[in-house]
Amino acid sequence: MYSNNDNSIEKIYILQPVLDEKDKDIKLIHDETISLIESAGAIYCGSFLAKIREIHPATYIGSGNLDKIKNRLEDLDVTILFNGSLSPSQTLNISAALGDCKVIDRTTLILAIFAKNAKSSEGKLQVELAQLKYMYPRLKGKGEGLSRLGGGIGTRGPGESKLETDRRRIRVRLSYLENKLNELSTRRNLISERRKKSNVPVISLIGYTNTGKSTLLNLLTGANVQAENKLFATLDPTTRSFVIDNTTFLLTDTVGFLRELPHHLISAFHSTLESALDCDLALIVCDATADYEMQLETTMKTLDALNFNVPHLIVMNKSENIINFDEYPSNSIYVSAKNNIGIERLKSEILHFFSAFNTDTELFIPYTKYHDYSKLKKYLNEISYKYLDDGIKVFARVPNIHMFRFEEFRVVH
Ligand SMILES: Nc1nc2c(ncn2[C@@H]2O[C@H](COP(=O)(O)OP(=O)(O)OP(=O)(O)O)[C@@H](O)[C@H]2O)c(=O)[nH]1
Ligand SMILES: [Mg+2]
Repeated sequence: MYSNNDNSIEKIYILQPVLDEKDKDIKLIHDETISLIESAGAIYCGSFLAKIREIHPATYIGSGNLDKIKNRLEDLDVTILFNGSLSPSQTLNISAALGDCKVIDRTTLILAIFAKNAKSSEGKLQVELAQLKYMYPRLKGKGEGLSRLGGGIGTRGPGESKLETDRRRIRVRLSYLENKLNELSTRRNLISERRKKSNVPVISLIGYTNTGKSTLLNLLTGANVQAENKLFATLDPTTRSFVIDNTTFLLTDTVGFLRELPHHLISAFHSTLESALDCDLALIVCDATADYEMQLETTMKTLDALNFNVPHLIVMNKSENIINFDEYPSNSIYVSAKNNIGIERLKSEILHFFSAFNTDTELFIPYTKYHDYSKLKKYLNEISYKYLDDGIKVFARVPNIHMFRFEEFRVVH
């Protein structure tokens, strides 16, 4: 929970710049920002739409708009959320024009949600690094710490408060965090390599935030990941195994995407995202009750920016209330993770996807190992075989997902 002063919940007033009044997305982005404020544990207390013909370099919205806001807010104790990106000097100028009130931008708000929801040590370090990097230039030239900004969003990291320090100490902290994250990333790569060698197929749940990815992970794997009606409830990736028809899969749930997500927030999580997206199949989860086209477009664009190029299936979640299925992409798989609907179909689509990938291979089974092999025969199709003195030579068609079971028998030419 964040507060303007030490004992009240932070009240946030949205300052929405409007460059093009006909832009239909403005209302949607504005409404989504209210959800972001709630997800940060703060209270939304109003908005001002600042119509501008062009961006004013010093204050973005110009002095006329600033005067109007000042009049409207009088001396209310609120934090101004600029719903976009501000340069450090624009932030300071707006704050000064509004009587030194606290001004944050969209990045700072999202970072505050990340800070609140990061649970793993790596997630916490990543958020702290992103926060410090974002705030560092905002300290420049002021010659003072962040203490004058008071408590609340944009002033605290996920760990103990480290922002009450001077710039030199921040630099030391930045390099410590970078080194620590490099170490963790090396360790994560090793784990991922080991996983690849085990040949168990990996599936990732990917998609817009709040679409039901964690609910689906919980349903499929029996995990107990937090799922709630908040944006960015999940930050740290979680991987759990599950079985369909004797085949084991790994399923990874990761951070959701959001439109207008500032680019450096994606890069802050680049290495965790990359490892979470290191999969054989992606389930792109959409919320059928929301603007799924926008969700799909945002997800695909973000994946493109991450150079992600893995086959995917589109999973239309929250489908229990759909009346007209014709409105959705024809290749959608309809499920309701909350009500356990459509899950068998999803499982069979997953199996179908993987069984499309077979490899013809030669195996040699020593007679002494025949008993072991006979237990595995159900996982392959024998094309032909030949009895030799010390064992059987088998030519077989093996689904790639089962190949790992036959490693000890494979003949490599
Ligand atoms: N009506 C309905 N609600 C659902 C369904 N599946 C999930 N939800 C709800 O949607 C909300 C978000 O679910 P999560 O599983 O946390 O979504 P997520 O995609 O993991 O969200 P983030 O981690 O925040 O990106 C929760 O309130 C769920 O109860 C569904 O099939 N139908
Ligand atoms: Mg989640």
